[in-house]
Order: sequence, then C-alpha cells, then structure tokens
Amino acid sequence: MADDFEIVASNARIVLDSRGNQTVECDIFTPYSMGRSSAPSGASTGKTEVAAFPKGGAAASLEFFNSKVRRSINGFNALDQKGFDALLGEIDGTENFSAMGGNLSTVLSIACAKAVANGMGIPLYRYVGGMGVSVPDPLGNVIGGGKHSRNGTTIQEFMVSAQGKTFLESITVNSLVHKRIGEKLQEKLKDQSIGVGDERAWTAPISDDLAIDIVTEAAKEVTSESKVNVRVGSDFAATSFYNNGKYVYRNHTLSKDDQIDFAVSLIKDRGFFLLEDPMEEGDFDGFASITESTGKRGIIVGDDIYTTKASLIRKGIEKKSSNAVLIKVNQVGTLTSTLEAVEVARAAGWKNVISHRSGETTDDFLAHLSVAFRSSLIKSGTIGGERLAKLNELVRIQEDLTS
Ligand code: 2PG
Ligand code: MG
Repeated sequence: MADDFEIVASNARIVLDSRGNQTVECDIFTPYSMGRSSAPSGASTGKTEVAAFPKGGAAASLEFFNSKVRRSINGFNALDQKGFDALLGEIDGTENFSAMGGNLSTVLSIACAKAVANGMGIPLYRYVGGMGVSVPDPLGNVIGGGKHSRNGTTIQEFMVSAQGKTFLESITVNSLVHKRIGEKLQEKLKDQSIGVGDERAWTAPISDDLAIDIVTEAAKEVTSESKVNVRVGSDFAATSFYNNGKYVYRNHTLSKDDQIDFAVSLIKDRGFFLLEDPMEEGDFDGFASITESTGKRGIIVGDDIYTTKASLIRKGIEKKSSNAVLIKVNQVGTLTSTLEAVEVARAAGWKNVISHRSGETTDDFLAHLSVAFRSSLIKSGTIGGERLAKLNELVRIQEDLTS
C-alpha cells in the first residue's frame, strides 16, 4: 500500500492570486494520482503568523523548492501526512517556515493530502475528516474597508450569514443581501463613488455607524422577503486601526474601554451574532471582557490574536478570551498544525470558523477542510469566482453527503 502512495515527482510554479499578486502552486505525484494546490495571501496579517514568502517573494519560494524541496520529498510515503509536514519543517530549518515561506509549505502539505485522497478515490473532506463531517453555514463579507480597500469603513468587514435549509439557499440569500446593500449605498451616496474591495464587499467613504445601519436594515428586509433568517457579524481587524492605546476610526477615536462597550453593544443592542478581532491582537483581557459580557448571545472569534497556533489558542482558553477561533492554514503552514489548532479549540467547546484570505486563488481546498473540521461557518465572501470556487464546491459536497 505504502508504495502506491510514494511521492514519485513534484513540481511548483508561480501563478497569480485574485489581487494579481504572485503566489505559489504545487503538484505532488504518486504512482497513480496527483494533488495540486495554490496558496492565498492575506493583507491584514497577524503579527505571529508565518510569513507567506521569504525575502524575494514567490520567486524565492520557487527557488527554494527547486533547490531544497523537490529532491528531499521524493520517495516519501504521502500517507504519512504528519511525517510529511514534519519533514517540511526540517527542510525549512527555521521555527516558522521563514526559509521557504508559509505559502509554499501550505501548498505542499495540501497537495500531499489531495494526492492521497485522489489515489484512494475519495474526496479530500472524507480523507481528512473521516465519517464525522458536516457542512458549515456561509459567512459572507458585504461591506468593508480596512486593509482590503482604499476608501472604505474603518472596520474591515461587515458580514452576513443566512440560515437556509440548504447551503445553496444560504449563499443565494447572502448574495441577495449583498445586492440590496449595493442598491442602498447607491441611493444614499447618489453620484459619490462606490466600489468593491479585495473580497468583493462594497466599499464606500461612509462611517462605520452608517455601514452598521445599512447592513442591519438590508439583512432585516431580506429576512422578511426570503423567509430565511440572515444574521449579521463583523471582523473589526482591530489591530489595523489601533494606535497608541486608542482605536482610531474615520471620524472619532475610542479608548480601550469604549471599544469594549462599542463591541458589546453591537451584540446586545444591534443584534450582531458574531464579532471577530474586536480588540487588538495582544489584548487577551479585552477580548475576555467582551466574551464575558456577551455570554451565549455572541460568537467571539479570534483571528490575529491566535493566528491558528495551538499554543496561543490554549492561552485564549485559559484567559476565556473568546469562544471561537478563526482557522487559516497558511497562518501556520501545514495541515497537521491546523488540525491541532482545530482539536485544541474543539476540546474546549469552542467553535471554529474556517476562513479564506483576502487574496485568493480558485483552489477549493477550503471547502473540503471546512467539512472535515466541522467548522460552524466558512468565511469566503459572497460573490466573485475565487470565492465561489469554495461556496459552489460546498453545494456539491452537500449533495454528496445527502444523496
Ligand atoms: C481576515 C482575512 C480574511 P486577510 O482578516 O480575517 O478576511 O483578511 O486575508 O487580509 O488577513
Ligand atoms: Mg480577520
């Protein structure tokens, strides 16, 4: 059996992501199968996440692959995913994949798993997740700004999550809300410019308060028209506007305590169901205050604060900083480390929310991992080919699981 899954060849190349930036793609071959994966990249990155590329960018990663990786992984048994991921760490030789870059380690790790799943003739979600799998709800970005656009809200993302009977119904309703918001912005701003950001959320030079009004209004209207409940959430990406102990918004500035009150009020007074990174990434205690005050009413998700690292998630569990974790494979660089993060969170009773990056490719591995990890939600935009690559694959996976 092992021989059937021996790595007999591998290949890497540079391709473009949805922002038009270079990224890496990799193919791994076993005697009877192939796995291919390409890597996304973030713009609002956490301080502790592995860097996507070494100095020199995607070209330096490719050079590293050709000189150091290709020969070293030849002959390795791809069935041993843990061993393969450990080998990648050894070849890299640094603590955090800074020699090859987290994007190269990620695509090698995922391509290895895909090669095995393809060789076994089973979907990736089944190979990684076994029998206990489930389809998440979609979480789609509808209005945004921060580091994902040039002239949008201070808060990075306002998101919606419809609870349809099927995944298809949910993403259809999410996209109806996206459309409705576009109409509302047009109406309000008349001839001022409206655009879309990196994740295809609307961007406009409006205050965060106005964005909150528009998104909650649109969600309410679409809920009553479609009879599908639409929930509203937000990724503050608060580190990106934290300066000298203060949270600096477009038109005003908040102290740490005021920021906590503002975040809590979104859940308690404005009906938000989810907040991601409401405080800057080092503030485990500020996160904990929000989580305590909102209790069971809110999903408080940590992204930049944990960067998918089991050790930081453990710290968050100890401090009761949140009740959910955002999962991004290329923040840690391997499938094995990502699985560890998911397991640590699950053991504490936390939810996991799997996430795209702002710069995406059309690789759909995220859809499969969301099912394998039994994620509560998958954050992957509402429209746009690179986002729909994941969402439409989940329509197919649900069909597969229910037929
Ligand atoms: C985030 C992500 C995805 P980026 O902050 O959650 O929306 O952004 O990929 O730029 O880190
Ligand atoms: Mg985030």
